[in-house]
Amino acid sequence: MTYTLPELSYPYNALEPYFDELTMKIHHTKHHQTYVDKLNAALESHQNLKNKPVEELLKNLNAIPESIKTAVRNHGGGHFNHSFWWPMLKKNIEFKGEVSKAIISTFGSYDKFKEELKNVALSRFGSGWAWLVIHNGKLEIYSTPNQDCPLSEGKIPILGIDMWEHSWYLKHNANKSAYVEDFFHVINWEQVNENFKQTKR
Ligand code: MN3
Repeated sequence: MTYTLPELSYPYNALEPYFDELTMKIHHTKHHQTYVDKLNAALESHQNLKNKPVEELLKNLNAIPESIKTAVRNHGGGHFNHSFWWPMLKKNIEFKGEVSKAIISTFGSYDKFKEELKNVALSRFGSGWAWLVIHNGKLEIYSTPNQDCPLSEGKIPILGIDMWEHSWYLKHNANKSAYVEDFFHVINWEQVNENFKQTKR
């Protein structure tokens, strides 16, 4: 088995004017594809590992041989994080569902949640992600460097924002804050709610 690039369920221009078509296309066909290719290359001669779902590899990085651990962490993380990210994006979806109630009860209001996620995202120095996760049964906002995945830290991602420059630089140039503002217009709350409900099963 080899890992493959998942297809998007929407066209590259579906998130305009917030996320532009060219960025989406390069992000998916070049950046995500590269993580997939490098993960496959790293696991080439590891039959026992390459049959496992990438989630399983990331949840148990300590079981990965030292020689390929960094590659699995970076490219396996890149593959999982982006596979998680694409379906989590959709325009004009209302903040609703069980997850909205849990967010309001944890953070006080949608605005406070947004402010905290935005602060954590903009405080990530260099490349990384900001996340809403379930950790010890509770919602938590935090960030990871590079392509580190919450699964490797025993946390279950519910929502994530890609803070790598490749996700925003073409459209937003140096205005990282405008990118994060635009992100809040393309959160697929239906998918986020599904992600949240999955953690309760
Ligand atoms: Mn990316």
